[in-house]
Amino acid sequence: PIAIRREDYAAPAFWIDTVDLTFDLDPAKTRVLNRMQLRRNPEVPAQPLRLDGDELNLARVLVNGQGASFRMEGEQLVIDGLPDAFELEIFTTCCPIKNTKLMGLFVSEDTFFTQCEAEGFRRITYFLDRPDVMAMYTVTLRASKAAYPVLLSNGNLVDQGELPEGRHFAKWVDPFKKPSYLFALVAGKLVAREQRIKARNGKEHLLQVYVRAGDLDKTEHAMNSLVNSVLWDEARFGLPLDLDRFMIVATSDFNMGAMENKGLNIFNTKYVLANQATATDADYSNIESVVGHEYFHNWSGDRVTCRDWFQLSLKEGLTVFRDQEFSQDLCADASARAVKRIEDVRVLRTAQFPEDAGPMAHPVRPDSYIEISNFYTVTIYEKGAEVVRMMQTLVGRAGFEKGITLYFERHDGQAVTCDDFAQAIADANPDSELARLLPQFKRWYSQAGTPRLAAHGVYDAQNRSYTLSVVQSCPPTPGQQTKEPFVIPLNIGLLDAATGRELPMQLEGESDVAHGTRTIVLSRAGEQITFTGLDAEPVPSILRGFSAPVILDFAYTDAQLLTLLANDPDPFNRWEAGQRLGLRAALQAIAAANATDATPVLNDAYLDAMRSVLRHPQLDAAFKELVLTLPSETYIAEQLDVVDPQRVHLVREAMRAQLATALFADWEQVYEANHDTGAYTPDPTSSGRRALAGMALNFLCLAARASGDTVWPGKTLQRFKDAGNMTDRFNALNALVSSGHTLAAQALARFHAMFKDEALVIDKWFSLQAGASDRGGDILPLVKQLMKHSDFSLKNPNRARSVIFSYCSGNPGAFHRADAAGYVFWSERVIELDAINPQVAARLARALDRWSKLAEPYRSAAREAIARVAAKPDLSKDTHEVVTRALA
Ligand code: DPP
Ligand code: ZN
Repeated sequence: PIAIRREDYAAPAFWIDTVDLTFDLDPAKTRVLNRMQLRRNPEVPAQPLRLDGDELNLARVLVNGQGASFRMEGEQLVIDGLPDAFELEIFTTCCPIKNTKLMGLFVSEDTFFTQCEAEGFRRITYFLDRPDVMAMYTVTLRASKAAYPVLLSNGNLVDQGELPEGRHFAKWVDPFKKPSYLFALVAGKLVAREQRIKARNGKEHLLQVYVRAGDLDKTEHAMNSLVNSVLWDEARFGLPLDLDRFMIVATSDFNMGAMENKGLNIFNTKYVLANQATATDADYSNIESVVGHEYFHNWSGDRVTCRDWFQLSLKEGLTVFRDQEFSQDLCADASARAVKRIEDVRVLRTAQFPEDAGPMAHPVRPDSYIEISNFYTVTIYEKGAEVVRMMQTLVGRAGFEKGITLYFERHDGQAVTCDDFAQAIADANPDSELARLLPQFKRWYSQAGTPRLAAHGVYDAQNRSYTLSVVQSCPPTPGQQTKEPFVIPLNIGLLDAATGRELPMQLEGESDVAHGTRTIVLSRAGEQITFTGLDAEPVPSILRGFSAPVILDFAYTDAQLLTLLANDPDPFNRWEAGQRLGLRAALQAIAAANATDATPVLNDAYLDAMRSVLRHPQLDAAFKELVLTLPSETYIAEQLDVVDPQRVHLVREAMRAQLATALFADWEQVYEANHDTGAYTPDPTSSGRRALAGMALNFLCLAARASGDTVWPGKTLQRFKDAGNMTDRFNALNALVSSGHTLAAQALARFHAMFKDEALVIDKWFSLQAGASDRGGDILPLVKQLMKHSDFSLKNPNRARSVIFSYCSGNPGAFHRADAAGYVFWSERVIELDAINPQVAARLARALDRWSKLAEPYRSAAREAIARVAAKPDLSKDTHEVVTRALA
C-alpha cells in the first residue's frame, strides 16, 4: 500500500457540477445509474479523467450519450480524450447484502443505509471521490413498496409515486452542493417522530427521527437534543438551519457513532435510542453531544468542508469544540459546566495523550496516511477541539464568535484548509495575541506530541515576589525529531498558603492588579513570570480549566495539593489536585520494592481529604464523584517509563479497597443521602447524585468483600431488582459484578432475561462482564465463553466492541497476562475481523499501541503478537498501516 502525502495535493482535473443518481434497490444486486455533468478544470494541465471505484460491477459508460472507450487502472476508471464539458453516464451494480465493511451501500436489518465518509461513495458509483469536488445532487430511489416503504435521501422530497409490480419511487433534490462523502440514502420499514420548529426569522422546519417500529418510545431525548441544537447554533453563532427538513435515522450496524450527511444524518442506534428503562445517564449525555455534533456539522463540515482529508480536523476539531460548548451551555450552573470540562479533559488525557506518545502519533493536520479511516482519531477530534478552544481563549468568547462569523462569510460553499480557519479567527481579531503569534500558533496543527511544561516557583521574601519559571519541550514523534516552541495560553491563579484564599495578582512592571484567573501567553522555550506584592510564598494554581493540552510538571508538595483540593475556586484544578495526590500515591506504591497488595497505598491525609470532599456541604454530587474516582490504570501507566500492567492493576485495586474500607461510614451516608432522585430526569444534578450513589454502592460491596458483610450486597441486589431506571439498575449490577460477589451471577441472568430484546442493553451486559476486574485470570475464559453466546455476533460492530474491545482496550488488568493468552486472543480477533470489517479491525489493532513501554515478559509477547498479525497476507490497508507503524 502506498502513502498519500499532504504536500502532493493537486486540484482536481475536472469539476462535477451536477449528479443525477437513480437507484433500483435490491439487496443482492442494486443498479445504479449515474448521470453527471463534468467540465475540465482550466487551471490544471490537461489529463485523462480518473474516477475512483471500489468493488463495483461496471456495465456501461456513455459520454454525451455515445459509447465511450475507457480503461481500468486498478480500481480506477480512466477515460481519455474528453471534451471540455460533457455529460457522463455510468451504469454499475453492487451487492449491498454482502457488504460487511459497512462502507458504501449496505443492508442492516432489512433496511438500506449508506456510509460514504471518507471514501465510501466510490463503492456506490465511479466518481471523483474527494471532498473538494462539490456537486448538486438529484436522487431517485426505486424499490419494492412493501419491503421498503420509506425512501430517503439528502435535501427535499420533490416527487414520489407508484411503479408497476408493487414498486414505488421517491425523488430527492439537495438544494446545496456537496462533496460525495455527504451523500446518503436510506430505504426500509421505518417510523418517525416528528416535530416542527420555528426559526428566529419565522421560517418553519420539519425535524424527523426515524427508527424501527418498536423503538419510537426511545426517540424523545434525541428529538429534544436536536431541537436544542438548532436553537443553540442560532443563538450562539448566528448559524440557522438551512433546510426545510432535517432527518436523523438510526441503524444498529454502524462503524462510527454517527454521520453528518447533509439533511440526512445516519446514526448508530447507541446515540439515538434512550428511555429511562434502557439508557443510562451517560447514554443520555452522549446522545445529546452526538446529536449536537452531527447537527453542528451542517455548518462546520457541510456548508464549509475540507479541501482534502489532511484537513479533517478543520471540521472535526471545530465541531467537537462546538458540541462541547453546546453541552456546557445547556448546564444550569458553573459546577455542572466544570464537570463537563473535567470529563472532556479526562478523555483527552487517557486516550489522546497515549496516542500522541505512541506509534500512531500524528499532527492535528497529518502529513501522510495510507488509509484515511485510521485518522478518525482522538488527536484529530479531541486535540483538534483543544486547539480551537485555545484560539477562543486567546481572542475571548466574543472575539471568537466574530471569527466564526467571518469564517462562514468568507468560505461558505467552499472546501478549505485549517490555515483558512485560523486566518479567519485571527483576521476578525487583529489586535489579539492570536493574530500577533499566528504562524507560531499554527505549530499546533503541524507538530505532533504532547508538550510538557516544567515549571517551578521561587519566592523572594525581600522583594515580596514570586517567580514562576516555565520551560516547554515536546518529545520526538514518528517523523518529527525536533519541535519548535508552541504558543501556550496558561491560565493561572495564586492561593494564600495559610488560608487557601485567592490572592490578587500583580505582574512585575504592571500597575494593574488582577483578581481571579489570568491568562499568560507563553511562546518561548523558557520564560519567567514574576508576581509582586506577596507577603508569603503562594500556592500557584497553574493551567486552570486545562487551558492548553499539555502535561504540567510542578513539584507540588502534598500540603500544597491539599490546599488546592480544599480551596481552589477553579473546579478543574481543584479536581486535578486530588488526581495528582492519588497518582503520586499510586506511583510510589508501584515503585516500592517488595510491596505486596497488603501494603496500604493511601495515607491518612489523602483519606481525610477525600472524606472532607464527600462531606462537603457545597460541592455537587457529580463533582464529588469525579474527585473520588482514582486515575485509571491507563492513565497511571502513561506516567511510567516501563509498565508492569499487573502491578498497576494490583496497586489500583488496593487503593480502591482502601477507599472502600477507610470511608465505609461515609459511603453509607452518601448512599442514603443520594440514592433517591425521585422521578427520572437526566439532568446534571440528579444524574450526579445517581453517579455518586452508584459509586457508594460499588465501594460498599467492595468493602463487604473484605469483611464478609452480606447486608450491602443483599441491599444492592434488591436495588438492582427495584430500580426505576437503567442508571440505578446498572450501577447496582456493576457493584455486584465488580466486587466479584456471588450474587452477581443471578443478577446478570435476570438482567439478560429482562432485556433480551434490547440490543443496546445486551451490549452493556456483554461489556460489563468483559470489562470486569480480573481476579486470577478469570476474565479471558469468560470472554471466550461470551463469544459463544447466541447473542454474540462479530459482524455487528457494537456487539464486537462490547465484548472484544471491552476486554482488549478497556480492561488492562485482564488483558495483559503473563502467559500472553490475551495477546494471542487479540491477534486472532484482529485477523478474523479484518476479513469482515477492516475499520473495526484496525481500531482493535490499536489496543497494543503502547507495547514498547511494557515490562518483560509482556513486551516481547506483545511484539510477537503484532508481528503475527503483520505477517498475515492480504491484510487490509487499514490494519496493515496500524501494525506496520506499531512495529516501526
Ligand atoms: N461521522 C463522523 C463524525 O461526525 C465523521 N464525520 O465525526
Ligand atoms: Zn464529526
